Amino acid sequence: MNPFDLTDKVALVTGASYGIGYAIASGFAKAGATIVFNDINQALVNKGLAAYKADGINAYGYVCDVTNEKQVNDFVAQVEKEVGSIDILVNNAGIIKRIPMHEMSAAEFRQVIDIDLNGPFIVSKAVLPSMMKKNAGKIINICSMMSELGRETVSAYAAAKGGLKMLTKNIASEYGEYNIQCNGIGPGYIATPQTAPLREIQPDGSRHPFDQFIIAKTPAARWGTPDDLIGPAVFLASNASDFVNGHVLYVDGGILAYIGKQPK
Ligand code: NAP
Ligand code: GCO
Repeated sequence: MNPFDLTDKVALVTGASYGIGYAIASGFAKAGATIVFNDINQALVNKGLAAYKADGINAYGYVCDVTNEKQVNDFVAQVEKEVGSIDILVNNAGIIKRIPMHEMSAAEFRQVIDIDLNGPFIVSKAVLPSMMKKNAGKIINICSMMSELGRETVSAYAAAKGGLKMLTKNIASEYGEYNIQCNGIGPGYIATPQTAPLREIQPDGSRHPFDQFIIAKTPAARWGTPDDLIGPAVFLASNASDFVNGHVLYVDGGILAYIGKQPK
């Protein structure tokens, strides 16, 4: 038996029209899973459906805002009716706002917390009953370097991702007896639209200072790609990780282990 096989599993990846969610969902499909994803509007869902189709993946796409509990409950009920009960949930949907804390409004702070922390709570709560009934389930929360570290301008995001690490541990603690494993993936700095502003080429043609900083802070001396997350995600979604629970697997090229390269 291949412990990494996801055949006959239904996997929901939130916010997976592109970026990290898309890569993880595509990897799940290649491991045999049926893919369900949502995004915030129909245009994005259509974009995702076209991309999955181009990759030979017959995905199911739905419009759903993860912060809206009624939308989420209706969405999960519709998936269970049209596709099947959800075996694997990846709470991927997320945003970041890079604003100095003393300039950030409470509304901006709340919006990040709502999507990045309340969203995973709402969606996890919606899928838990069917997982409990089956006495099996996998929940994977996409955490961050900011689940462990802070930096200027990302106070709301770090608070949300730090909270998501603890929500991960609590779901693992509360539902482990139902053979439900809840773990996190903590990506390092990954080249997606979310980090594009940090990699912009400067007017003089040089690399963005933050780009240079991250290269110096990463032993692998490169940004990660969404595909770097596929193997870790398949591992945590499969029977290969049935005794792994409450763990955050950092996929960061070694950033958290490294003091950083001495400037020349
Ligand atoms: P991304 O490119 O911005 O994609 C995020 C996706 O989530 C987008 O499709 C976005 O839709 C969707 N989304 C936003 N708000 C939503 C809501 N309320 N309901 C449903 N969908 C919503 O981000 P990414 O870089 O792929 O990151 C994906 C996840 O990994 C996020 O949780 C992020 O915090 C985390 N992460 C990223 C990195 C990195 O370096 N990129 C590293 C660590 C962790 P819109 O297009 O409308 O925004
Ligand atoms: C930032 C980046 C990071 C990454 C990621 C790192 O502004 O520092 O966006 O937050 O998105 O979360 O793990």
